[in-house]
Amino acid sequence: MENKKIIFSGMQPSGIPTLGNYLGAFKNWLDFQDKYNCIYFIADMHAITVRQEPAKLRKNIKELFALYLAIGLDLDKSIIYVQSSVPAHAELSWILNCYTYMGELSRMTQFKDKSQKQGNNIPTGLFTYPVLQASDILLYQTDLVPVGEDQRQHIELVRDIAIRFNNLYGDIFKIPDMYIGKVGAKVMGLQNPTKKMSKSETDNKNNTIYLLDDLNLISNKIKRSVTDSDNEVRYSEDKPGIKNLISIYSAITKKSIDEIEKEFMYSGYGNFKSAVAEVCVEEIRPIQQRFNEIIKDKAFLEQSMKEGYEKANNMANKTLFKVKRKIGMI
Ligand code: AQP
Repeated sequence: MENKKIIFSGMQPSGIPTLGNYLGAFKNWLDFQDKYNCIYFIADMHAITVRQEPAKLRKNIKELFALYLAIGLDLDKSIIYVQSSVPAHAELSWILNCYTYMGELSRMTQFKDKSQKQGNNIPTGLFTYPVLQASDILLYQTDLVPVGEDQRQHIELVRDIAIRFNNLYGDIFKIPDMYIGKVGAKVMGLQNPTKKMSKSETDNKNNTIYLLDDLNLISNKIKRSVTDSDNEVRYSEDKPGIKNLISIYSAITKKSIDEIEKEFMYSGYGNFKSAVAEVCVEEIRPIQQRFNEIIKDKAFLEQSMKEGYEKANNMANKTLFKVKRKIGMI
């Protein structure tokens, strides 16, 4: 690997990625490829913190891998792999569980949110998943982790665990920083624009644009999106639907909010929605074309996953073996 900073990120195969995943994560990942050594993983071990249907999970993992390539991630520039194929994640996670406190995990607001949806039987994995996340990041001596604000608390925990471990055993882990830079657009639901668009939410399919949706369907979903009644294309907190569409349009076209407001000042919602639909469709069309080619080529996909696994496994084992030796394991 060249002497550049290591950036590490991933996505859960908990559904088909959405326009939100694309504008909020994928697009940035592409930009990172020339500046950093990038490691992108498929977080299948995280996905099982909530129940997954096995056949669907398997399909989602393959499709997500193919999508990583279809959006333009390059196997020569980035290490791309499936988390569960590298055993070091589970091993380090167990070890770091023994260096993390109940109190620390209990304070994680995401656990409080997610566990509420689980009724009386809350999987322990949901509680300890920040430790798995720490292991993911620390195994690769990561410098930078690009995550949303909602993950800040977890990254701080990763740093605390790493510092605690290093204080006991020497400089084993690089202390990672949260990547602070241009943040991708946060895309909200098309039917409920006060809540973010999520790939695992399947109750109202019109709320979400999946990257593998039929292109006509994508266009229709945007045209049918919920807005308000004043017909003025203006970016404002009290117009969440239009604000969301403006953000999407801006993220794709790179035009500023001001420019967009001027461009559509007299056009009304109908024309604006058509314009948003068109840029979305044209952005997604080539991705789908590449995806369809890649997903058909089973041998290539398998070989690519194997290559990713080998590279990631080598790197991860170096850190894991150091850790095991330091704590007294043979
Ligand atoms: N609506 C969104 N707008 C912008 N960015 C988004 N991301 C997710 N939704 C939006 C970003 O995509 C990456 C995916 O992270 P993840 O798969 O670990 O899970 P998540 O953040 O919980 O995303 P989802 O799609 O909502 O998944 P589910 O439904 O399984 O919970 C992250 O970088 C995230 O910021």
